[in-house]
Amino acid sequence: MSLEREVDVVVVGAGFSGLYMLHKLRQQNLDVVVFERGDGVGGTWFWNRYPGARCDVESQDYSYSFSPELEQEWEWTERYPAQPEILNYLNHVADRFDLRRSIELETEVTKAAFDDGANQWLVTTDRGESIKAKYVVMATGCLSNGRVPDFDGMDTFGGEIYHTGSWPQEGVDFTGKRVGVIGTGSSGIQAIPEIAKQAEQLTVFQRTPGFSVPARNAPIDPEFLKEVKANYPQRREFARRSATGLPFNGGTETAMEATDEQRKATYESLWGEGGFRIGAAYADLIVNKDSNDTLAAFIHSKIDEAVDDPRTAEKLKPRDYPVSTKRICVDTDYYATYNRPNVSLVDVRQSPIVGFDERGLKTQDAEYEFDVVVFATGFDAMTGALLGPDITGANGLSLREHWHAGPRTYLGLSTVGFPNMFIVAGPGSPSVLTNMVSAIEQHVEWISDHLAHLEDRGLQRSEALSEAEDGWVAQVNGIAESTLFNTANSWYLGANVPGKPRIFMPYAGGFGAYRETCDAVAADGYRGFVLS
Ligand code: N01
Repeated sequence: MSLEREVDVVVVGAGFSGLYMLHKLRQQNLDVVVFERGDGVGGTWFWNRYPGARCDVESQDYSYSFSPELEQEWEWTERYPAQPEILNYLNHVADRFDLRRSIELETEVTKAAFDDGANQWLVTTDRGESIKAKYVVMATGCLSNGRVPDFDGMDTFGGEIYHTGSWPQEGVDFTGKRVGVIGTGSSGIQAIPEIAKQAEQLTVFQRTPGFSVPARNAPIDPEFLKEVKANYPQRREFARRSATGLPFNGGTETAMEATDEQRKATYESLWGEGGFRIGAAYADLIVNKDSNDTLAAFIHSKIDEAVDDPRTAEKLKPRDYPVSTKRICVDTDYYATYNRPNVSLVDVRQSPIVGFDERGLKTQDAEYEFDVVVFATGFDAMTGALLGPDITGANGLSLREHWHAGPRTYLGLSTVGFPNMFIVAGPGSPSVLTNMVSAIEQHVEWISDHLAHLEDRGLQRSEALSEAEDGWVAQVNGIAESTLFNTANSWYLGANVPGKPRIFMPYAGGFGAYRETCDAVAADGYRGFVLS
């Protein structure tokens, strides 16, 4: 089947980014179609339905700010929203703003090619359809391309296999089952305590322990929510200018300026509050290893307090990377889960997994039989979803070629040689280091203003300049080099994907500063872009 359609904009993805992008562009009277591979909207929150899936940003801040009516009418129920609640929220947004009529579900974009002469994209989907569009917006998410390692013999395993990032909609019943979980990042750390409550036996295979802090999740106090709603404009404005897209600032003092007692009191207080704010307790935690070590030692002491067996506690302590250089995990009863008689921990650094067979998996030292194996092994982050489709720009250059040594963007929004293509929360933008919803809103608004600028002036084409991209890439790398980020084998650096170029992908200079740069570029007639 080949239907030739033509629209103004193709948006790829119907998560937080795609939904808002659609709403904004429709308000500008552009004809927009959104392609979404899932059979529902929600993006990350559509796919990540594993038990315990919950956001680590508080509900009232992990929400759109563009509609005061939406802000007032939606009632969050818990301090940290669970996946079903966020998915309900996004479905409500889709209905409330009448978005569904422009969203085509179960449709994956497989190809996009720029026609240099016509200044137009030809987008192809897995339904065999081709559609012409003046602009393409990639709203494909930073963590949407799940990774399952390729262990020998996996296809011979007779039990069930799941990945946390593409969890079955009907759920999984672990009752009475022998379960293995591979991976102890944010997803594993959230899923493990929940699976442990159901499974007969749970074995966790850990390669690198995470630094995890308690969420202290609880029902939202209605009085607190009332106060938030009364002050939303100020709260949002603060977040828009802050380093993290959240309505608070980190500590301004350095950890080295504080005494041991002061540091302990600060860490205790933030540990008691719950959530990842402890990672920003002092201004120098992400730049000074000695300072960072004080927080690492504090978290190690908390692991000792929580875990009964000293050998297990020791295995759970991260020793080879600074706190926050891999994303801090936020959990509910993670460490205490190892005190349960049905849970055990295997260190696969000491005894690597050698492969699967029909009954389970083997490490160098032992064999394990399972009914279910859960891969909590993460994502090909930030670039995976962008390099999935075959994208070719002006002069037939492919995006895979342009990014062969790592992603290159101007402002994380645009890449040289790919005119009229924009990325929401792309590599080179603050995205995953901030409150994603704040980052997404800023990008969507910048892109829609940019398209309005082009349309108002009858311009056909917007393309980033090489020198602007080179300068931005150098700036993003330079900022990362001034921090401890490059010292960890994190997905921020692509280190979790064998063969992926090792480049620190997000912009670490702070969300507020980044917004100012983007605003200044726009005010300067879109400096660094050629508009024609
Ligand atoms: O993925 P990860 P994730 N053998 O890459 C291990 C967001 N998120 O899905 O560190 C054995 O962090 C791997 O080990 P190592 C959040 O931004 C947010 O958990 O590579 N183990 C690691 O332990 C987060 O950072 C929320 O040595 C293997 C784990 O699998 C991001 O998503 C909740 C392996 C993967 O951890 C990704 O989190 C969930 C192998 N071959 C996710 N390959 C919240 O909002 C990989 N591993 C709370």
